Parts: sequence; structure tokens; C-alpha cells
Amino acid sequence: MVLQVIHNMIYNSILDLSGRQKMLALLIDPDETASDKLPLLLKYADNVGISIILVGGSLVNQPVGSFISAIREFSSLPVVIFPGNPSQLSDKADGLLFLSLISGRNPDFLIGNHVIAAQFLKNSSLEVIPTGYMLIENGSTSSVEYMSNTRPLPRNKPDLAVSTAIAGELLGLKLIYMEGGSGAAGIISPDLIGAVKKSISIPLIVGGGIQNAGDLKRVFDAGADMAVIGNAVQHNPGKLKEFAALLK
Ligand code: 1GP
Repeated sequence: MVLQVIHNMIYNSILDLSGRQKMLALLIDPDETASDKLPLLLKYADNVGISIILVGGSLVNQPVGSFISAIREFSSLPVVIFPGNPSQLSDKADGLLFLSLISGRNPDFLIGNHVIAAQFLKNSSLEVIPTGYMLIENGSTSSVEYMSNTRPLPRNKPDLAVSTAIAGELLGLKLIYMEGGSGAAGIISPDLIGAVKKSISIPLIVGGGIQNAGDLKRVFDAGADMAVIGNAVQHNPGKLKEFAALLK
């Protein structure tokens, strides 16, 4: 389901569709996507029912604004920044996930970077979407873990993940994003996704390690309202069709 780009409408569209229609986000890491692959990737994304394009990464070594301008040449989908740090801010996007890394205890990722970004965001037309970002242990060190210098939530202690998500919602965050780490060997446990989903009433995004339609189905069946696909399609755009078939 394609979302409308009207001011402040991205979140409302996600909220409206949650529980009725599964949503898919395409994550494009500018450093991981060859410019010659971009047009084809975006053509598929526009045609198969991707809801939003997320742009960002734990470490991005090029101007995000120029990259978003390149995306605009080939796609009319909403572009939402998924920032690893304040250097990835740009008013070329439609929105921004204002991520608070609530699984961790690093103040920079809970409030510090937000203070740095605050006035830029306030003066921009970006739709800012406060998001509780929860990194889940996946068996290896993820880029998020390394760059944020935080520990992920244990995968076998659902109570900790549930309490963290509830705290995020009570703090007023509008989305919970469970992150298994880009390129993770496997998806976050469906039991953990289900436990978190049951404990909150805001939309749940799940990403990390979704490599095929079977993975995506398990993530959706467990309760994710929106799933994020990055690695699996960045080098193989045609695979988007396989994922999008599950949206029907
Ligand atoms: C990472 O959740 C996203 O932040 C997507 O992960 O690249 O493994 O699909 P993948």
C-alpha cells in the first residue's frame, strides 16, 4: 500500500493501515547501493506496493541529501530518513524516524543527538516521527551495537523487550522499531515479536535479516505491522516482487 505524501500524513497513514494491511519499507543504505542499481530498485519499489523508502545507515559516507535527490528522479514514494547520526539529516526527505535507542543506555542515542538535530528539524518541513528503536541480540555484533556503543536486548528474555516497548509507548513514542541488525543471519524470534506486539498499541516495525518471503511471512504473522527489507534486495531488486506478493 503506497502512502500519501501530505504534511504530517506519513504517520497517520501507518496508524490507519496498522492491523488492516501489512506494510513493507525498503531500506536503502546509500553506501551499499550501486548507483546503476538504483533506477531498477526504485522501479520495482514503485510497482509492487512498497509503503515508504527509508534512507540511512549506521555509517554513511556521502551526502544523504544528494542521494535522496537521485531517488526522487525515479520514485514518487515517501522518503523517510532512518538516521544513524545527525550527519544524515536532510530536508530533501519527506520525513524522519526520530530514533531513540531505548534498548541502550547511551545518552547520545537517547537524547544527545536529538538536541543537536532539534532546531534543524523544527525549521524544516520534515515530518518527524518519534520512534522507540530496540536493538535485539542476534548472535553477532551489529553495526548499530558497535556504532552506538550499547548492548542489545537479550533475545531470550521477552520480559525485558516487552517492558522496554511499553516504556517507549508511555514516554509518548509513536512507533516501536525492533531491529535485529542489518544483514543479520536470521530474523528476530517470532515469539519475541509477538510478545512485544501484544504489549503495545502503537504500530510495530521489524527489520534485520529478512532474506526471503518465508522470513517475511513469519515476521508479519508474529505481529509486525511494517517490515523493513534492506540487504536482500539492494543487490537483487527483482526479489522485491517475491516479498511484495505477501502484501496481497
Ligand atoms: C536494518 O532493519 C534494517 O536497519 C534492514 O535490515 O538489511 O538485514 O534487511 P536488512
